[in-house]
Amino acid sequence: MATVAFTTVTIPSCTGLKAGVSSSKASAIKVSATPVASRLAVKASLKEFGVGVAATVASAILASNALAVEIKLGGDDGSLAFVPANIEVASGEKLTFTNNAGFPHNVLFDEDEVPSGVDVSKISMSEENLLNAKGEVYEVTLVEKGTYSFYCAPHQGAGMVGKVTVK
Ligand SMILES: [Cu+2]
Repeated sequence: MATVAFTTVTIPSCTGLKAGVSSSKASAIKVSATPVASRLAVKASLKEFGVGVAATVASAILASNALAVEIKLGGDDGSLAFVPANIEVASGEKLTFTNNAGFPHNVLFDEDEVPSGVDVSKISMSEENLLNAKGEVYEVTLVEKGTYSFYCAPHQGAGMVGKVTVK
């Protein structure tokens, strides 16, 4: 009885010990794994946060660009041109034409090259109105989607023309 009891007690206790060791190892791994995992999770969330911040900054830059696109009237080299001459904007984005060099300039939209239904007199300067001093601005916001051609009346013949696509 006692022997049987000893044997039956020993084997399971051995197995129990092994099981206990391996389970304590397993639990030790689990214990150390948990903080690592949570640290990784924190790192990951920080990374995501960092990406989120970067994305926010990028969209803020885009948004500030979106608020006003500046076009120089006359290149820095004195060229009679809109700089840039080809612009792409979002609907409702403001265009700021800034008198830069080679003035006087103005900004007139071509009635034959604007989206249908757009009244060019509402988006153009008057033909007699000229920007005569550096830094003077003409601002216009286009809403209707499509392609608009514009020109400077005094310098149209010299090639001072431009195009804006509203998307
Ligand atoms: Cu001009």
